[in-house]
Amino acid sequence: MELNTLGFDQWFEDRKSEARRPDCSVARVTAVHRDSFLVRNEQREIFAEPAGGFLYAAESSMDLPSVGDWVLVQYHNDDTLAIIHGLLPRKTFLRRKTAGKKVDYQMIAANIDCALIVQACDADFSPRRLERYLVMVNEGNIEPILLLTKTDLILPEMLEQRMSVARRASGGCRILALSNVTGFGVDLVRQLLEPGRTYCLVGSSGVGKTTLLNLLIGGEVYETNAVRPSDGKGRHTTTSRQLIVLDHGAMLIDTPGMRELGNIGADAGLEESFSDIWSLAKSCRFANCTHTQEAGCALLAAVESGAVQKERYESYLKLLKESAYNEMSYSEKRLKDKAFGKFVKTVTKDLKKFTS
Ligand SMILES: Nc1nc2c(ncn2[C@@H]2O[C@H](COP(=O)(O)OP(=O)(O)OP(=O)(O)O)[C@@H](O)[C@H]2O)c(=O)[nH]1
Ligand SMILES: [Mg+2]
Ligand SMILES: [Zn+2]
Repeated sequence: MELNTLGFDQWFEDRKSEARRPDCSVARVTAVHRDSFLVRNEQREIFAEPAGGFLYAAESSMDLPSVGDWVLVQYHNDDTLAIIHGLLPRKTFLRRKTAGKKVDYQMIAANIDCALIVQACDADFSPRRLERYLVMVNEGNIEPILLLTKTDLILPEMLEQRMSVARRASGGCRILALSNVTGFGVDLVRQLLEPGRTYCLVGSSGVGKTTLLNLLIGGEVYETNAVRPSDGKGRHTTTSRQLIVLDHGAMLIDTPGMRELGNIGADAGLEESFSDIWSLAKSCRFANCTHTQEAGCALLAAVESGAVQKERYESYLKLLKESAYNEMSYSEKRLKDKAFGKFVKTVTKDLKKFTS
């Protein structure tokens, strides 16, 4: 197997040269555990640990390897252990704001070409949640595809209706409906996965991400679990993220279901996910229109005429509010952290000068 079949292209080749570590090879992170990793190279998967210096240099959890990342490694113990010395820049990434008041991000996966946003057709289906996922995916510069699972649980007319609601909320992204139980639509998903590309399954717990993965690899390799009958919610069966190379060469990352997306903290993704609203807003009379009460607001007029759905408009305003707030406090926080980190390093260096 060549590294390029794992997605290593000229872009990463250039980043590897820029890193100026000819003493290191590159490998791709396929699984992340508490403080160890699995990485994959041309030959196989190898257990990996971060070097102390690499950990020390990390300023936040975003600087640590995530599944899908390309890392600089050296092999030890007859190539049974890899030590991670560096992380190549990410071409794309999926990240979410962590729960709680503190503005911080958690990496979901890196270097993803396409995100498979999974929603079930039954109670899980929610166009508003879909919009949140789309903003996250677009912000990371990743192509979104929507998979609607569990079609076996609803009537065909209901599916038609779900599809059109999803189409409106997703603004032209590809949508596939499937059932992991009857197998309907699963072949279409298989055909869509291209060799050398990396796909990531995201969506709430219990929607059938792992069940689909098992169907695609043709065996019950990963654990799945029944949904709690009381509230139809899944129980977070998948607990770690892993990258799997399918037989025909596409790569698929399974992730644990997300309880909620919380504040998205993304600005960039909004423009793409709400391109209809975004272009409308350009023709509002005032450049700083808040689209809530101003005269000459093109968006309010569109809601009035029914050209834009009221729910979609409200969802847009809500996400807009979250994003501006988050971006601001996040960069402020980063600045502060960076300055503090430098301060600590300088002090440590000075201390060493004194004591040596
Ligand atoms: N009726 C029906 N049930 C399905 C379908 N797909 C999955 N299930 C069932 O839904 C339950 C949850 O499936 P999982 O594949 O574990 O869900 P998941 O998205 O991986 O959940 P987490 O790992 O917790 O994020 C299992 O009992 C599956 O058998 C489907 O298409 N139709
Ligand atoms: Mg799962
Ligand atoms: Zn306006």
